[in-house]
Amino acid sequence: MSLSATNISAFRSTVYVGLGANLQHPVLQIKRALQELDEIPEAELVRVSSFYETAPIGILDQPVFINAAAEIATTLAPQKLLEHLMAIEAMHSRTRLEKNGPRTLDLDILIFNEWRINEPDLVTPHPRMHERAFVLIPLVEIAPDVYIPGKGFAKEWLARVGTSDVRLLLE
Ligand code: PH2
Ligand code: MG
Ligand code: MG
Repeated sequence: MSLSATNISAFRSTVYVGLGANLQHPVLQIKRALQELDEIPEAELVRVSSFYETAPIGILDQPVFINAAAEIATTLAPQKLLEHLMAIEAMHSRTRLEKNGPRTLDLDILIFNEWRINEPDLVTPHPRMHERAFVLIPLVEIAPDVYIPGKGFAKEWLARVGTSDVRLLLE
């Protein structure tokens, strides 16, 4: 039997993305970002979590955040997806003034397949995700059995971290 091009499908990756915003109508920033994620050629939005209002971590003296998580299916390589995410952040007038400081939009690749990527501009799984309720709660909502490569099941980490600073946003 010969291989024909139609039998070869591009490898489809499962990616979890964390979304966060705490400036300039954060809910709208995140809604628009979700549409823009879906519009990336070669990427498809598979699942989206509820929105959560979360107390800021890192720098405490800043507005509350809205956080959410999304599952994306994509044939893009990690660096290419990252370029798209950074372009979307830039469209939301994202500036990088201060680490952990306020932002109109933050898009983080949390998990890229079961891969452990260690590059200067991209580390997956996201190094702090397993200790952050604002990441784990939306993630476990859409992917209850997801495994954080090298760390363990997200739901087991969630059971260990405090969840009191995360509130489901009812619209
Ligand atoms: N993002 C940070 C720093 N602190 N706190 C909350 N609640 N939500 C975030 O998304 C967040 C944060 C840096 O990316
Ligand atoms: Mg972040
Ligand atoms: Mg980021």
